Amino acid sequence: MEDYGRFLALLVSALLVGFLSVVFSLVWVFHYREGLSWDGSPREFNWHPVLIITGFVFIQGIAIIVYRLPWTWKCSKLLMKFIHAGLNTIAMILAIVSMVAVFEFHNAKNIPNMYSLHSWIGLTAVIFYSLQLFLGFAVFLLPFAPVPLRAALMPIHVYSGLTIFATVIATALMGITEKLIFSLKNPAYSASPPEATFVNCLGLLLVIFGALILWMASRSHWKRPPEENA
Ligand code: ASC
Repeated sequence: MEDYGRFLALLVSALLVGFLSVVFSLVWVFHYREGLSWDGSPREFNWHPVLIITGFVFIQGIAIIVYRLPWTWKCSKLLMKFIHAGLNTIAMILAIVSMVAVFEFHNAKNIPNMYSLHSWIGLTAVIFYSLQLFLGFAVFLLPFAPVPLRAALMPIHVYSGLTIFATVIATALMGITEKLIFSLKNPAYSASPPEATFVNCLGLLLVIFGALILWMASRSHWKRPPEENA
């Protein structure tokens, strides 16, 4: 591979920024909020940012770039497909559990569901992500689809995957903003208390993580060579 060092530097940066985002989400809920539990309280809601950032952002990001890791090019393509599908399945389950946490919290507190733009786009992303996973499994993992169909659907699979990933990050930023406006009252968000600044930084980390993953995924010279174990 040409510029292996550059790829490695980007990969390590993405892993660090992604891991730091997960740590920031935990510091947010444990240090600034009330922590985690599953009892209809705001602590149940807190699973939402933690599971979304861990699963729907970090794990999905890794799932997108697993085919780019040069030391896996000697592994069978089928094994890599299982890893790609497995990571995406874990991300989907965490995203669904994180939505259940919000619905249960809302219902326990009589807060309306599904009125915000964050909720509309977020639910749409989870539905399309699940469809993408199901279709990807049926077409690229199971041995039934003919090669011309695989070839025709691959650019669409790549395009929708990257679009869903970018949408998830945008949706997370909307959710973070909403939550800060709702929950920071005294002092308000507009007074820039430490929690506001800290969580704004979490939003910046998510954008940087997304930018790094999309860069690695869109460099054609970092693609797995098709001739090896294709
Ligand atoms: C697959 C696979 C590929 C593509 C290719 C069509 O299932 O392993 O490399 O589809 O066959 O683009």
